[in-house]
Formats: sequence, structure tokens, C-alpha cells
Amino acid sequence: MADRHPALKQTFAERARTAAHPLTRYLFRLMDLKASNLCLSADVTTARELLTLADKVGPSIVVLKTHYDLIAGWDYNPQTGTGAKLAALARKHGFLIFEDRKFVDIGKTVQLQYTAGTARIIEWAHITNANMDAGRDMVRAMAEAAANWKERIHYEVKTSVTVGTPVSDRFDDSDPQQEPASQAQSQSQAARPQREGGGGDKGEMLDVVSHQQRGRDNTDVDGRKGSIVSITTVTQSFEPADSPRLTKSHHDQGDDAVFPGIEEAPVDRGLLLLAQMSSRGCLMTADYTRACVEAARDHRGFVMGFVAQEALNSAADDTFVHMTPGCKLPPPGEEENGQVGGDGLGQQYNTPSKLVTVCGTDIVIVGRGITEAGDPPSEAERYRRRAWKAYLARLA
Ligand code: 6AU
Repeated sequence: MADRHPALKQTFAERARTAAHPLTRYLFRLMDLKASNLCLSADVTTARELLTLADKVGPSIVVLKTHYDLIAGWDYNPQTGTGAKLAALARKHGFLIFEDRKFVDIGKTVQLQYTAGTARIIEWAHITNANMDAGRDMVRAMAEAAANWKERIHYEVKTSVTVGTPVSDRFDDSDPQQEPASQAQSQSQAARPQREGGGGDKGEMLDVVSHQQRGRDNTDVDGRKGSIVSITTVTQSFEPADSPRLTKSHHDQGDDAVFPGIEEAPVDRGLLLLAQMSSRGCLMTADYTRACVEAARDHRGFVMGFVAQEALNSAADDTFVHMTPGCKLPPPGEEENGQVGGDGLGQQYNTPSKLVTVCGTDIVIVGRGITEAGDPPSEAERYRRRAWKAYLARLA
């Protein structure tokens, strides 16, 4: 550990003023405001459990970590689906969403996995992580993808359909780069890159679906209903998006609440490099960890910091944040004495005080310690108090 780095003795409020990444600055402010350095790893297996847990434990945490690919019933609708609902809970309770995707592939593939496909992780996750085994170019590719995406969503498009066609209530699952036919069917969506700048646009679309494509009941092969031929007049106006919010509020669902004391999270996206792992026999070497730190320094505008087992800031101008999994407390009433064993499947646990006070991490990531407790919200509070106390002990 870089044990003499000044960041270890700085408060989160102080680090909020100096961190290089806007989302890291926001996160440190949130930590100071909520007196929390706790991330919940919400490793449950249904969307319903995930949303319920996020709502209940939200007040105690500053980061909610997901593995979207282990959630049954994940709704991919970018406006009303599980990601959008999590984003609303994040605004309400004041936490950031961290999709623990551990990207590792060639640059082009990770760009698509991050921004496109079914999950469109970039749309709802403030933070994601990557395994650097694929090399530094992968980090550059992800940084470019995030910059392009941010540029694209800078403008909000408002679309009004003046002569309607029957519209599917399913979401548009077409390529987000492809426009404009599907887009015209939405009342309002995040802007797409094909038009930037202010002003409006008016045009007519001819929507033709052949008889051969249709099944019974005037339903086409992918289940949509619609006219055989319809003409739709579309008016689109492009406005700069004032709010960092990406998904529209659905007032009828009551998801418009915003956590008091801080503005909404910035629209910037951030990456954590998986620099060290908690698992027994992990093959990540010291050279690999060093390469992660160097890559982070090369991409300070995108890399927020590390998933690691210790603090890795070493250069004077390193302002990275550290998040550490493999964290567990002994049962209530038992003494905290550092090591708390493992899960029998390679996971190794340490207590919050060892990880924060001794190893210098900033945020502890806790999964089963909370999710498998009898009362997850009160257990989350116990973890929050212990991790915060460990941070205060480090400052002292
Ligand atoms: O507290 P647990 O053991 O129930 O869950 C730990 C969570 C899991 C792991 O996928 C993740 O943390 N994790 C990671 C991450 C966050 O990248 C790295 C690591 O080294 N160990 C680890 O457990 O969701």
C-alpha cells in the first residue's frame, strides 16, 4: 500500500474538491453528506428483489452494485425498465449505480457491449469496471465510447406525432445508432447523434408492412400490430438537456423524488479498473496492478479509480477512489478481529476496519453480509456505521 499518500489523511469532503473525475468528486460529496462509505452488492436473482432491496437499503449506501446478467426478469426498456427504475431509486436515495460487468475484450467489442445490445449498460449505470488483461487499448476504447455517448445525449429530442399510426407498446429494440423511423414512435427520447444543435425538423414517413410479413389479426411476425400503410407527420425539436437525468420521470409511478442536500449526479460515466481481487489464488500480479494504475493515469477523465484490496494512489497527483469487496463483519455481539474467513468458494473476507483503516480503501463492497441477513436494512446500517468509524479512525 502507498501508505504515506496524503489522500489517506484527507477527508472525503477535501478529496471532493481535488478529484480529477467529476463523478468521483460527486461521489466524495455524497459520502460526506450521507456519512457513508458503503456499497451494497445487490446479488439477488430477480428484478423485484433487486428493486425492493435498493429501495430499502438505499438510505445507508452511496453505491449500489449490480450484476444485471444474474437478474431474472430484467426489463430492458430504456425508459421504464429495470435500469430506469434503479436510476429513479438512485436519485431518490442518493447513490450511484455500479454495474460490475468486468469488461475484458478487444476495444471494439467492449464499446458495443458497453453502449449497445440489450442492456445498454451506459444508459443506467454511472460506473462500470474492467479487467485490464486485454490491455490498455480496451480502456481507451471504453473512454471513447463514453465520450461519444455523452456527446450524443447532450441534446434531448422532443418528438410529436401529428398523424398517428398504431404504435407498439413494446420498446424500440433497434440499434441505437439507427434512426429515425423507430424514434418517431416515441414521445420523447434521449437524443441521437444524427442531429445536433438547436432547431426543429419536420418530415413525413411512409411505414409499409407487407402482407407476407403478417400473421393472423393483422399482427406482423415480431408480434406488432399496425396499419398496412400509414403516413405519419413528425415534428422533432432538439433542445439542450438541462438536467443530467437520462430517463424520463413517470409521475404516475411516483419516481420523481430527488435526494435532498445535493444535486443529481452528473451525466459523466466512470470506470473502475479491477486491479486486485479478493479471491484466493487470484492470478493478478503486482505488474498487472501497476499497469492498471498507469492506465488510470492515462485516462483520468474516465477512470475513477480501482476495485482493489488496498489503496493504490502513489503519485502526488493521484486522486483515485478505491472500492473493496470481500468484506464481512462477525455476527452482532462478536468482536471484530480482522480476518473473517471465506465462503468456501474462494471468496476471502476482511472486516471494514481492516480494509478502511489499515489497507486504506475508501468504500467497502458488501454483498451476502447484507443480502443474507434477517433484516438487510438494519444490517446495512451496522455496516455503514462500522465502515464510517473505520474511515474516521484512519483520519485520526
Ligand atoms: O460480499 P459478497 O462476497 O457476497 O460479494 C462480493 C461481490 C460480488 C463479486 O462479484 C464482487 O463483489 N467482487 C469483485 C468486484 C466488485 O469486482 C472483485 C473481487 O475481487 N471480489 C469480489 O467479490 O458481486
